[in-house]
Amino acid sequence: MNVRTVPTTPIEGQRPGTSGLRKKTAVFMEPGYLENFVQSVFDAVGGLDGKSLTVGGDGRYFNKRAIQTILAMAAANGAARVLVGRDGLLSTPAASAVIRARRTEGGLILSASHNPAGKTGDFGIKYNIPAGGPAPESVTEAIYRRSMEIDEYRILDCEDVDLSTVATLRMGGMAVEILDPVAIHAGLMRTLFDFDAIRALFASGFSMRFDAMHAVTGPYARAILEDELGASPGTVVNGEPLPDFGGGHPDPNPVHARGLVDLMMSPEAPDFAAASDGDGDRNMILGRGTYVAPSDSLAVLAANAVLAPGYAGGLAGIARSMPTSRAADRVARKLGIDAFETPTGWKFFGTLLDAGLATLCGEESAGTGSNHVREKDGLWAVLFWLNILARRRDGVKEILAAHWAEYGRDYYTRHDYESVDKDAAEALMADLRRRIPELPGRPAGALTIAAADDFSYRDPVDGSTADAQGVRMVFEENARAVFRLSGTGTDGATLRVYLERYEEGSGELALDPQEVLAGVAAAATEIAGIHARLGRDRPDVRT
Ligand code: G16
Repeated sequence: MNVRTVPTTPIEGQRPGTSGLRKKTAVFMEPGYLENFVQSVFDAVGGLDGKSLTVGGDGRYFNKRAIQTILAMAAANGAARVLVGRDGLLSTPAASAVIRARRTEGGLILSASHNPAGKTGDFGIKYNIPAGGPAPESVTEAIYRRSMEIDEYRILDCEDVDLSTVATLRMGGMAVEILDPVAIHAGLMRTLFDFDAIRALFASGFSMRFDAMHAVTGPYARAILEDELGASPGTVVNGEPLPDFGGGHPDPNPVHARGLVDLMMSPEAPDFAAASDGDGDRNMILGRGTYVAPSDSLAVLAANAVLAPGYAGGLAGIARSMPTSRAADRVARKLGIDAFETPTGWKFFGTLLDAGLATLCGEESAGTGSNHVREKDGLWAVLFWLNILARRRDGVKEILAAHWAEYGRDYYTRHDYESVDKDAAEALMADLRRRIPELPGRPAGALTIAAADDFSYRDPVDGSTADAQGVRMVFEENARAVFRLSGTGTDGATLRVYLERYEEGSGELALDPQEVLAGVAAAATEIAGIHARLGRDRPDVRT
């Protein structure tokens, strides 16, 4: 087999965003696009000679083809071994678990998360470091710099490898170990949660629906929930991973998982429901007649963590991204542990987890996870909730109501203005930033701005810094608005406006968040001039 050295030239725009490099699938399929980026990763991490790597993806269109290219390039770059999920599948948390359990020199995860897939959809790739988490910015910047100077890549001329069965094959001098994509992750879940209690819960007639949205989590959810824990057959719906996710948008939120939310608000609702996203790291939690906001989910998991065997010894700390509501901070305060506020992006939790400062992490964008891996983990969150339900023998609605009564409620919503003009969105943010000094004391709608800043972060472990992470406005009326541009979209820009208002435990706790937050939304819209600047009179998505 022949190693080919292919001359190439740098391709603009290969700078990873919030979570790796995400582009239209057609862009990734352009000649040399994937190859340039993959070679840049290999070069930026000091080459692959004699090393091992984990590779897998969410099964979206181009996943299988891209994996064959990556394998041939890894072989040509001297890798000793690549671990790859059967059929090229590995959920993002499972890939993190494999990297850690098998101690590979990191991994390549192929996914554009919840973004739609297919020829006209999105594709993505990211490098995770040996600790199992997304590469920090120092590494992604090194990859980007390399992509701007690359002049050749190496690839083995060889036949495709058959990835359909668990086996160890050879590709040139490299071993290709095809793994059951579920086993290592499922093994980890068994060590964290009270499977006997959950099994007893299902045996008592507890009913559940899990919507895998035709994305990667189907096989994981079937194996764990139905085969192992005894949930009735059919609990997992849309469980077959499809290259185009069945034409859907596998983002587990009330907009894109509307059907599941409608079911849970109807008389036919089962006791519990959940959904996960394209690559299995996000989650949505629902009870009968109840949607659990991701920020609340983090707080409830933290407050009840000791009910799960893996966390029975207590938590070291809780970390949340800045735009996530402050509900988890209230739990941390009560538990007497540290609360950390990081920029958006799971990669910012890595150092805190590695240093043992935080045990649980979470984000408003439907991500929750812990120190068991270095990614957020959809099914982990679902199992954690099941563990709590099994031990408390109470419904989701009751658990949430009791939580709010104890801690108060952080009413929360996120309004997204999607695919807006990039220049207009950047001008809106620049203008907000410029006006920060004059905002405190200024009225906004019916509210008054108490403080405003542009969030900067200094990592308490390695001292690295990240500036311009979002404009925060705190209002005198126990409310907050945050503005930032998404770093994961592939079409124009997406403005995210995060809105919250705190209500004491003795106040009205069961109101509709959109109604409670209408005044905060109006104030935020007015102060940023959203309608005039973006030409939009309403958000596309309200989570
Ligand atoms: C990624 C990141 C998350 C982030 C989310 C949204 O998630 O891992 O940390 O909260 O994107 O980011 P943005 O607001 O910049 O679009 P995922 O699930 O898309 O990989």
